[in-house]
Amino acid sequence: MKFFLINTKSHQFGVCEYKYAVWNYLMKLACSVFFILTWSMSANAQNLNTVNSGLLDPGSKTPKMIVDDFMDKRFGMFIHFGPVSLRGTEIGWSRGNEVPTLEYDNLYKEFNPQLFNADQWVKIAKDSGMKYLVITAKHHDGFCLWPTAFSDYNIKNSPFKRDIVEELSIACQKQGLAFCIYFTVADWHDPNYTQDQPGNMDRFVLTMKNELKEVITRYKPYMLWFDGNWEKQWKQEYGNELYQFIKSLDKNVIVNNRLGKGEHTSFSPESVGDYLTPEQKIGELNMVDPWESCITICNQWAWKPNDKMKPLKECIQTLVKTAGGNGNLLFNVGPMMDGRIEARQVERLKEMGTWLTKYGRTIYGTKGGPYKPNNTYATTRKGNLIYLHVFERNQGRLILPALIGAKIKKAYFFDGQVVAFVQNKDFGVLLNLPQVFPDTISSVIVLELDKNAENLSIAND
Ligand code: JFZ
Repeated sequence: MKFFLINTKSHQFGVCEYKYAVWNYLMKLACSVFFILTWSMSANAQNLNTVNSGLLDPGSKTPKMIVDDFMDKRFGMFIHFGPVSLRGTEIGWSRGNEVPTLEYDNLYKEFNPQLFNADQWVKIAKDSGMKYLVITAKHHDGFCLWPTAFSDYNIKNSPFKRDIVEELSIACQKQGLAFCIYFTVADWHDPNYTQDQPGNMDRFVLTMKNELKEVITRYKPYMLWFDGNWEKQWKQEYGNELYQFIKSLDKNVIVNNRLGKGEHTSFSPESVGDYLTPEQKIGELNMVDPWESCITICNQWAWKPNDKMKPLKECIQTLVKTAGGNGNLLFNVGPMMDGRIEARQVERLKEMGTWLTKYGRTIYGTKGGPYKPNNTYATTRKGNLIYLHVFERNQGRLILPALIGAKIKKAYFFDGQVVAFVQNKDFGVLLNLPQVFPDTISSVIVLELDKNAENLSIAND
């Protein structure tokens, strides 16, 4: 503009006019070239899905109904499995530590879990009351339990050859469990997964996309359990890009929150995904954000000989406290190198299933609260009922904070035995407990209210 004014002033100079025309022409040309370049670059970016900046499209969020359905399930099986079971050390983490890298990376050549039976694993999960199953299709060691076309480091090249992911997806479908896939973004085997060579991470992300496309289209997972997002290599934009990519393949697939750079236990602007993932601890009561605690039945994620197993009481109380905080429990087993889950673990899971056959309606499809779980009790609620799980008898009386805006009409044990109580809106609720509890693990007292319990606000303690 400035240039134009200068030139109109000096129009008596023919040379200037000529210069102006040339300049104007060049500017227009430059603008067109710039326009064509940016247009083709952005079109290219959309096609290849290689660039993504800015905020996520809110329309790509998993529908609330689907996440609610997931949260109603309350209890799932996590399975950490791979060639590392031949050593009994931790999956991924023992590579280059207890097991030298070269040795670890060659274990797959002996990986032959002949007694692996997908129907049996799924039946074990089902009999224990679990409603979904998550398999480590790819852990940090990079080994793929399905025959991917995008890495040779996969089950097809082991003596076992069979597609473990496919067999499990079919077995889950047959037996009515939701089939889910664990997929880490931290692949310590792939040479492209590095910070040293600029540009390699782009190739790594492309491999991930190709692999994810395979597993999503072939095995139709209900949920994707990402992991490894804390590593420096992993950038926020990769998480955003992959989320959009996944949603373009299946808009309904549930995604945990380990794909963006956000924290595992709270949502932040960086978070990508549908729910929080506290690990090896029970999440805090949260009536707003969906969450799932992943906790091991023993200590190690992958199988370890003679690993210390949790007593039944701890297993059940962990599930009850999780449901009481409005979360899901993803309970982990690590099958042995022959493909079987240890008999003592199967037994423990079956005991949980037996307990759930009786008390399932206090867990599945309930909401946590209205009290925060503690070491003495945890509560869940459905309709007009509060299920009060009591873990300890203490002095034979239990004092609860007053319910806000509701009254208890009746209190009785799960089997019907009446529980005497008094309530006062200032002092709360006092329940008289019998000498002997009906259940040594968790005695459920049903509190029948004068109104729906599900919308009550959290009572302070
Ligand atoms: C991760 C995995 O590394 C682990 O092997 C398992 O699969 C679990 C479910 O998820 O656990 C973590 C997460 C973060 C760290 C370590 C282990 N960390 O930040 O050091």
